[in-house]
Amino acid sequence: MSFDFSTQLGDKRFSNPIFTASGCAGSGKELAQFFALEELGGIVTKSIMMKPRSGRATPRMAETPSGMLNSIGLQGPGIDRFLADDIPWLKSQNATIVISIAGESVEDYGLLAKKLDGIPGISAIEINISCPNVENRGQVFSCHVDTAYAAVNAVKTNLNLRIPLIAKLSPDVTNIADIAESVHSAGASGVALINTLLGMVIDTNTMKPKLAGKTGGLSGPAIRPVAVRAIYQVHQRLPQLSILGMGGVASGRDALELILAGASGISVGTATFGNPLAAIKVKNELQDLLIEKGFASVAAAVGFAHRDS
Ligand code: RRO
Repeated sequence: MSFDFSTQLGDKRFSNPIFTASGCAGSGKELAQFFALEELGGIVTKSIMMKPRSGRATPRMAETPSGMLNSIGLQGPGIDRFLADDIPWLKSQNATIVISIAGESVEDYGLLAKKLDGIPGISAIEINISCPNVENRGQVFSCHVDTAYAAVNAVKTNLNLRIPLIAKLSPDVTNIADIAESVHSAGASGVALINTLLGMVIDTNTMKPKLAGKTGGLSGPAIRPVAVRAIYQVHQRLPQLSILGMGGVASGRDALELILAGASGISVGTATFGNPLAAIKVKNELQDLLIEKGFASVAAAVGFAHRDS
């Protein structure tokens, strides 16, 4: 039996379902020392903003049980330098490119879309509307149906490129399916589930928060059940909406769990910090596991946990 390892997000087909997770591999330059970037379904870049940004004060990372906290604060070179440097480099590597964008305002999302319009070789845009590390919690657009809609709509209406728009959502909401429905109606053909959960660690020696920014985003295996739950709920409500799943995936078995819940693609993030080859390991293990379970394709396994028989 031949096995089809390709997958689809929106109306775009990718060679396989394993992607990097935004923010965990920059634009892939460090990872390229370990494997050919074209081996992955896609490279999802660190969320890029209109202007260069130095991010939050250090320390910006803290270990937690089965995970970690980050408080990077959207450090990056800004869209103009990113387009001049990172995109040509990614193209030279034959990588499949998914650009993640983040705005400080609804207007920013529209301006970022205009910057990306007409740039060839972009396979999808991840619209990050859920960064937990912003000074103003009002800027977590994905926490409300109306602001989530407005940010995605600003991208949709300012972009002529016909590529999938994937809105990245926060699990820190009462009803994530409502938010998914809102971004879908604004023009997103996919959602990225989940961004980190807002957390905090206090050092009991200094008796002060470990992170300079006090709060940070929790990632790693500790949040995988939250990701599975969010993916399951969104797939149940909107089976036609593509899901790029992420949250503590470190093995093929972890990836399969998210696929069974309803994800068509999987991003590997925190695991990469411990093992730069984590995404390749997940890819190989997932392929073996899908074949072992008798699936003829990735699509056949997507949402399998929802089926009655
Ligand atoms: O840069 C960050 O601090 C950050 C971002 Br943009 C995000 O979306 N999620 C996260 O955990 N950290």
